[in-house]
Amino acid sequence: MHQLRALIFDVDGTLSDTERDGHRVAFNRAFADAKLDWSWGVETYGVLLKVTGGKERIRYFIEKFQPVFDVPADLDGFIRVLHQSKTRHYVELLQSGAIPLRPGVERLLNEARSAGLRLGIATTTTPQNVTTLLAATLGPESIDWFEVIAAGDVVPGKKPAPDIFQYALKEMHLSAAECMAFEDSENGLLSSKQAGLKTIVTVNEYTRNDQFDGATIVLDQLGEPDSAITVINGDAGDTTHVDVALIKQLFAN
Ligand code: XBP
Ligand code: MG
Repeated sequence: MHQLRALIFDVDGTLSDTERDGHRVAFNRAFADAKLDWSWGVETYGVLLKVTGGKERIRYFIEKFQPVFDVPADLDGFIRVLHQSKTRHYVELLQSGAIPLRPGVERLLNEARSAGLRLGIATTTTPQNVTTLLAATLGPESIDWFEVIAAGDVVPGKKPAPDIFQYALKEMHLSAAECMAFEDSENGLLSSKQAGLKTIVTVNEYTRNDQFDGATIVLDQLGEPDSAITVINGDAGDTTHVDVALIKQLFAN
């Protein structure tokens, strides 16, 4: 039986509800700047979210939703520049304070640090997006709370491939059996599971109908002492919120 040593967090949808009012808005602003008449509505974006990674999502949209688009000769370059513009808009949104952390995230990170648990991040998004979110919500010093911020193109295969979790584990010199992962989506869970990690899922508006077979527990949120979690699948006993004691209990089962 291994001891729990670290928590490894996804970012988008897990630490913060970044997609609908963050990434989606930033994509649309980048499209407008580029004089493209594309606009991703809230519902359409839910379909596009099945493709992880912003550049990959733009490419998929062009292929599947824009049959008459005059594809540039250098499509990779076109997508890269468009995505750089999207990242600038997204970072601006984060810096404006428009995107808060999800309930319980700040509390749990502080409790985990006090309990001596190590922290890591494994995400599909661009590294700058992660550091900016952390700085904007928890202060710049919080970036150093995480031993590794595994993000974006640092690995060849984005989620649902296990690569990014495997990369984070390698950087932390830990085995999957010593860590708990936190995810919000089916693609994220497939990734963490394939990397061998037990995983706590907190669903959101875009992922509540995803498949979460194999999750350690599925919840609506991490919760706060005065704002109880709803258990969607699994057993949290009488606990009202996800704390280190519950994580250790779930880890041991
Ligand atoms: C997050 C993503 C990301 C963001 C966009 O998935 O799919 O692509 O939507 O980020 P996960 P970039 O939470 O599973 O990591 O545009 O920077 O790629
Ligand atoms: Mg996610």
